Amino acid sequence: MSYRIADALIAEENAKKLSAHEDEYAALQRKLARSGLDIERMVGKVAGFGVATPTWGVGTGGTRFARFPGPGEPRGIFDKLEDCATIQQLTRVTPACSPHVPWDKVADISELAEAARALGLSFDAVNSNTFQDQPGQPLSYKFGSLAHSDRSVRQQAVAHNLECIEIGRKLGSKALTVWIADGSNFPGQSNLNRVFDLYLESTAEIYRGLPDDWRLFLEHKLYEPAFYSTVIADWGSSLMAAQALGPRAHCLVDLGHHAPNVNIEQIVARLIRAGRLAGFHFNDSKYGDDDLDSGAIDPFRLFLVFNELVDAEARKAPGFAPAYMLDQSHNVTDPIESLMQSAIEVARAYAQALLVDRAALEAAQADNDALGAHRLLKAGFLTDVAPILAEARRRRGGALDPIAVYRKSNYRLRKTEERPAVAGSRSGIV
Ligand code: LRH
Ligand code: MN
Repeated sequence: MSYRIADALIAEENAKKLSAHEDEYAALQRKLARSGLDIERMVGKVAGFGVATPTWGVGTGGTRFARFPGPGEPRGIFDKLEDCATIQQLTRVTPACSPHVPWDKVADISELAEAARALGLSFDAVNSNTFQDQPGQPLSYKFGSLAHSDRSVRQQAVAHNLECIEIGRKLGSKALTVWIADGSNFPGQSNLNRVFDLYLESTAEIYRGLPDDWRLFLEHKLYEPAFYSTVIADWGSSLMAAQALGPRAHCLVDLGHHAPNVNIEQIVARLIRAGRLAGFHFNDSKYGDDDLDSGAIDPFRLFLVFNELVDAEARKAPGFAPAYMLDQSHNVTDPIESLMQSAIEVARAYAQALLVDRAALEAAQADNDALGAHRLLKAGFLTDVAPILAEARRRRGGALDPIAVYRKSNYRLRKTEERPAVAGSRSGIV
């Protein structure tokens, strides 16, 4: 029987921290009440909030230079599900995980569905992979996949995506995320128009293979691994493709897939207005697609993104149903700790955005009171919502301090005993 953290340990540790927590909660309750805000309503909203963990994120990540696996690494998807369940057990904000095929492919998919059900987990969007060649794969994706010049390679990539839909259907997913690495490294290497047409032609076949209640998430990325042009490089290309494909095609925003200093919250506002916001791959970055922990570098940017999301939620924007997922690479931390902290940072940005007095903000904007409007918005970001987040966790059986309980449980040490180290480290993101 593999080790699971006992709920009794969570209760025991919560009991030690309860009076301090109740103190801070009462103080925040009084503070919010002075602005006419009901803390109980906030806790209710946050308790209903969820962000999916990436199955590929619970193993130690790496770069093209090296990957330094940590102790007790997950050996495969069943170990990964255990770790995702531990993140949910302690934070109560990650009820689903997002699988990646073929990294998570097993012979009997129903066994996987059963294992997740037993751990209290569901599956969010399934991710396809035509950015690597698999052992025994007939045709290489070296020069692209859905936009490859050779029709048989495009067909191979389409078939893979249709297989991902089949696997996702058995897991209970309701969406397929398609990110392709297709692009070029030299001006002239590819015809920038033709590759987009080929992408549309291939993706239309995938779109036709979607079950009626599914959505297709198109993920744009500025560069890497292609370093001159990328077929779906930005939100404009993604939106053009989604609108060409059909009403169930949407644009997924990975925060790390933009040039530095791009106003991502405005891109989010535009995609919401178009009714085509698929959702997010949350992470943080300073330079490129660094896949760092959400909120670790620029928590204000994350808050500004959630300000657009809460605004859309408040005005019931048509077609607004974003999927929230993390997509990170944990190269120097315990991935479970990083994912717990990141999920909490995403929930924090949501809670802070809920505190913004939108009526007063609208009035200040109408009056061109620039600083007044900015201060009203910033007031949400500057409020310490930690007691709300902790109370939402506590009421759902989670830990007031997830990382403290995780460390106290020696979960990683126990997994190191259970999971013999996988010999030899290699470079690469996973
Ligand atoms: C591409 C990406 C994509 C995943 C991969 C693991 O950079 O963000 O979402 O498939 O990372
Ligand atoms: Mn991503």
